[in-house]
Amino acid sequence: MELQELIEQFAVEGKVLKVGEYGNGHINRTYLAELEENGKTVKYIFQQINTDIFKNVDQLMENITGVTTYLREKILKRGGDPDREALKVIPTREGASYLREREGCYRMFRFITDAVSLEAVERPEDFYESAVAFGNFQSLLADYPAKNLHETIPDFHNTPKRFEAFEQAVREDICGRASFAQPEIAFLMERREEMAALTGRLLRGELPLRVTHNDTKLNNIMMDTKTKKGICIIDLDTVMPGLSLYDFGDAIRFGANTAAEDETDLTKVSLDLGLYERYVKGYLEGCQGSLTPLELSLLPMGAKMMTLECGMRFLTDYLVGDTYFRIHREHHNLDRCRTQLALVADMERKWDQMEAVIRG
Ligand code: ADP
Ligand code: GN1
Ligand code: MG
Repeated sequence: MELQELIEQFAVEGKVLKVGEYGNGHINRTYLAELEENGKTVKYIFQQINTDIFKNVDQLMENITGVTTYLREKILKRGGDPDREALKVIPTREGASYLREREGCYRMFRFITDAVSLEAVERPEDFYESAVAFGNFQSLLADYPAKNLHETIPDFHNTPKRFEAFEQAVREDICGRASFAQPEIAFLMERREEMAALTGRLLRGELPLRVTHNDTKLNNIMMDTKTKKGICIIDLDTVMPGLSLYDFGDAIRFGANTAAEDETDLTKVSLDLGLYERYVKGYLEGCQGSLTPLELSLLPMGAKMMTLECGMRFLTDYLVGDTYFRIHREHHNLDRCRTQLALVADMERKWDQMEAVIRG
């Protein structure tokens, strides 16, 4: 079925004017759809859900409708504008939250207008504002009934499990690529003992399980073009019970790196301590004092673990033949892995300074 026909299955009025691929997500296939409604052009985000990754789309969409409905009510109560500050799922004409066709599963969201998602920090203030917004998102969901959430990707940030999958990929080496990644494999093996730094503490009951976003990349937040504030958190596929350290850490991994996630010139990769400090400040503000002393002291470890884990996931995907993350060139996942590991190495060099920022 043509994209236009698929879009017409949703509860929208008007004629489809234009549809084109959109954004830089690694997982779903995202399109911007422009429709003519009552003489006006109205935009929507139309997505093909990655069903290789999200096996149970009913559960995935139940999470998203549950969380967005809850957020809308909370935003309304505090005098905000739910249409701009929360994602809105557009149902199908039959009233379902997504469309299942032979070719795949599709969903539609209202487009957040007058806002941008950034691929890199342009002004340090933007990074601070994104931290306030992600912290705030966590605060808004603090009382969300976690039992209503399905685990859309089991063991998503279970770093020791990710390590097992990585070891298996090295052992099997089905694409014959391990020889291209010997230094990276060794780097990860040397850190084997550290892989349980967060999950071990969770298992021992030392860290609280919260409702977290789990994918806090800078391009998963819409920044208001006028006020420059983080207006709406998007990409809610992985909202699940998790650790605050996952959300803090993944944001640092992506946003406080002086280079792009797939930079091939590793001399450009480093942790920007100034940006890290601003993110800490914004995140603590957004979390409104809810973090425990142990969570606070582990923020640097959150940043390191999420970077290490992501590097390991990119490498695992490279070894098994690029089946998970969308790639745009040969060895793309190996390049992404190298950037992450270079960033981990820089964090290790700057460890005392990272901890000093937290002590204030
Ligand atoms: P993926 O899971 O593949 O990362 P996302 O849901 O993050 O997909 O969408 C990819 C990109 O599309 C985002 O980074 C953002 O630029 C844009 N986008 C997604 N949803 C919206 C929305 N409701 N309004 C405006 N832009 C959006
Ligand atoms: C993916 O969906 P996207 O592009 O925002 C991935 C994250 C990784 C990230 C690395 C569901 O995020 O876990 O950290 O790529 N999302 C999923 O860029 O696996
Ligand atoms: Mg995304």
